[in-house]
Amino acid sequence: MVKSELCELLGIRYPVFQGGMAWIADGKLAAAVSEGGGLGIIAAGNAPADYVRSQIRIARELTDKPIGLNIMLMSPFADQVAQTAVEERVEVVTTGAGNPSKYMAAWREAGIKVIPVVASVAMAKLVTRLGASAVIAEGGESGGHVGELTTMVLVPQICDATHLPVLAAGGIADGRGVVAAFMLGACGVQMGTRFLSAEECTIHPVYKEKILKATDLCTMVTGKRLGHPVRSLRTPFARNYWKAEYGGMPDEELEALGGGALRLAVQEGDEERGCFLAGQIAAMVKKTQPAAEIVAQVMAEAEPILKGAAAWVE
Ligand code: TUI
Repeated sequence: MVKSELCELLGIRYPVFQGGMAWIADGKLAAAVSEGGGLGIIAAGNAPADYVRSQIRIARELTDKPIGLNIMLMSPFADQVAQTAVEERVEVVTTGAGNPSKYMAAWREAGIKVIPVVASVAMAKLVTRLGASAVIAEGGESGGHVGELTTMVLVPQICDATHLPVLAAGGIADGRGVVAAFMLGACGVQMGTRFLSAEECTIHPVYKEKILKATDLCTMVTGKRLGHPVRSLRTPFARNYWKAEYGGMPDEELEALGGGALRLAVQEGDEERGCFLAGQIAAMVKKTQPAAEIVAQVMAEAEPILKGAAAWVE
């Protein structure tokens, strides 16, 4: 079985996190991943603290294994959700889309392991100084809010910049991706898009179908002009947004065009107005299966590849 220091650190069987996907990663999905031996992560997204609390409690009903909470730092409710993490005593907090500095002391005092998503060396160094337990180096192959660098170049640079355990994210969907991440210096992975096809993932059937039918070139990045680049499926909505973005639509109108688009994709499956976030490995997601099976399968695939790596050396 493939293990790493992350397993002991967090009390999990496999060094695999399920990404905290806004509107998608709820208590049910997170519990299924944690039951399967990975770390399931509930996404707070832009939701209020009460919703987040209820999802944590749903997960606690379904599993006694550790669970994580992802806090999207651009959320208007980030302060309250940060407090909810403390009150509900989640084992792990991951953060995204910003700088988590102002919350880190409070989380650490509560005994929570803080594992920020970082997209740059500077942020990795900062959170290392502030007492993070590990970092997730997320490359721009990922779905949703993306940084500048790819996983291939980000992961080794983050590994050189911190003594903390590093998880790789962005562009990983199977055992080959896990092994590649380990070769770059990571000791764990986070996957998001691969879990969109999980049986316990409650996204609209249209969303699931789009992922299962995706091809290699089917994602694109929009939102750069407003400073929030987001990777999603190349749908009529994404193309129209891109045209408006580069066609000179004023900022406020562009913001309004994107407002509510994640919800419309996840809950309504609205192909014209919804924004279907997905990473570049969408085409590698081929079937619906239980979340626990995804975790076990990916790690089982990794094992023979890791064992076989010695064959490259004479
Ligand atoms: O956060 C994500 N992915 C997301 S968040 C999201 S919700 C959203 N909705 C609309 C617009 C924007 C977001 C959907 N997907 N991934 C983690 C991640 N964090 N990727 C990149 C970063 C990041 C970026 C900047 C982390 C730190 C950072 O620091 C900025 C600073 O202050 O220097």
